[in-house]
Amino acid sequence: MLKDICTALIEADVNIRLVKKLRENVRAVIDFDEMAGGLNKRRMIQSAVFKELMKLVDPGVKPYQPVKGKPNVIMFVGLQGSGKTTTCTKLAYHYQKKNWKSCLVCADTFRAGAYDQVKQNCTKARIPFYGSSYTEVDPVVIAQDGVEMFKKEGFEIIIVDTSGRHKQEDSLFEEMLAVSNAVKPDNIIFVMDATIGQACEGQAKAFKDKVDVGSVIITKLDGHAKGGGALSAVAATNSPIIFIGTGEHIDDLEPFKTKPFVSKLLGMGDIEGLIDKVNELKLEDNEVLLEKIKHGQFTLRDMYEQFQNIMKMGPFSQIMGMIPGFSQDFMSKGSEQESMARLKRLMTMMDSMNDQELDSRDGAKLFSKQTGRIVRVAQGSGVTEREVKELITQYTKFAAVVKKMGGIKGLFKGGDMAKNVNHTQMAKLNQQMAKMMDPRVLHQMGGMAGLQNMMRQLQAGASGGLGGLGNLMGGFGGK
Ligand SMILES: Nc1nc2c(ncn2[C@@H]2O[C@H](COP(=O)(O)OP(=O)(O)OP(=O)(O)O)[C@@H](O)[C@H]2O)c(=O)[nH]1
Ligand SMILES: [Mg+2]
Repeated sequence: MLKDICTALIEADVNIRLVKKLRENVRAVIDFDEMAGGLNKRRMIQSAVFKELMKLVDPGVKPYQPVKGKPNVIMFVGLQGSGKTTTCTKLAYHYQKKNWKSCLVCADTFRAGAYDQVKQNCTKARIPFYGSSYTEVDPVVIAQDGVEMFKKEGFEIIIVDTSGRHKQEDSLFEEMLAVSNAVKPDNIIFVMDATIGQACEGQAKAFKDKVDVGSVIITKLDGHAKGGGALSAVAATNSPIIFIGTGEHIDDLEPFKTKPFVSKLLGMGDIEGLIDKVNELKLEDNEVLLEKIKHGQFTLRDMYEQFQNIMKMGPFSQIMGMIPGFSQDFMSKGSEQESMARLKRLMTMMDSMNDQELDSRDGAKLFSKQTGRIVRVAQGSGVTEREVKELITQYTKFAAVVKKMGGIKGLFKGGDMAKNVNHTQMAKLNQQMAKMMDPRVLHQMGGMAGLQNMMRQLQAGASGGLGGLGNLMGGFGGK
């Protein structure tokens, strides 16, 4: 088992030497001979590995805390394309939201377009910035002037973006050192791309050797990488990871949390996070709905409320990423944002419906019999009649599944779906679900096997079957 875990860790880009050390440490803390026969060895190994990994991401050093009311100069370093400029803006934005006076200095004169990138990012987020497109070519001068100016103007968070180079070239390090000497940063943040695999260690060491790295930010954790390289970065720089980058957008920056990170590294998912999310939903309030589903009823309002739940849960892929065995990238962020936007659009249409339509046991019939209703809803919500019709079609499909669910005897006995469904019933349900799914969405979910797995996981993890239903409907939003 230990061997399997170690293989998984190496696959997640954890440095081979670190894995070897971890293995020895785990062996040392567990005395297999003395272990009582009845003890669950698997669990003990797992928890020992978990503890070791937690130790590895914790350098035992407190991260730099900016001080209010004085200038805090934060310099970013990292290889080309690691995500420095993007992360600089994200961090400035993060502090700005918390009412710190934040700004950005672009000390990258190496790459053409670097200044324009900063300008564009900052303008969008209304972050004051300093830099020069052509007149000044010395990054040290720009950095010094910019920091000077912002200090005078009373800025609290002054972020200095530096240039990256393709490899760990000497010229990059000289420039970095010169900028650092000129602006005397309070904190140097090393930005590392999670997708570079085993190269992390060498890279982190090279940077730490030259400048006094104080914190680490790992970027691109929204992709395939599990981020095992982060452990090397911590070991090599002896600095804590403070944030992780989870996307290209300005708010795709999350404070680093040890436990969820380690869980994901081990492929265990973020169960705690998932439970928190599900609890936030207050599914017990859904008893009325459960009762209705038992009887095969599902109104437009029920659908509306389920959509609301999905929106409350937040991004669909974020939820999926928390479920063990599901990678976070199972649905790309772009298509997910589209899904959310579509869901919102559907809800806007339903906002234009009246109570009679929303609460009718057969809402679809109302609309098909009196087509004037379609015209009214379309006008009320500013969409085409075709879109309203599509919404009704989608609803009809849902209602049909609910009817099937209600028809399966014993499915809801005692209200707990997980306990009462047998294999055949489950298979039947899954088939129903699959038939209704958009093939592309189904594919993204890992096909039938993925769907079944998800149903099972959700039933086991969330309370009752409703969490599962709600989540499946998230998939429909993407249609
Ligand atoms: N998916 C994803 N993309 C990211 C993330 N952070 C940065 N990127 C992308 O990575 C690319 C490079 O990012 P930059 O911020 O320009 O990198 P840089 O380190 O400033 O690059 P140089 O200035 O050339 O050294 C851009 O396309 C970013 O959108 C992240 O957390 N997730
Ligand atoms: Mg840059």
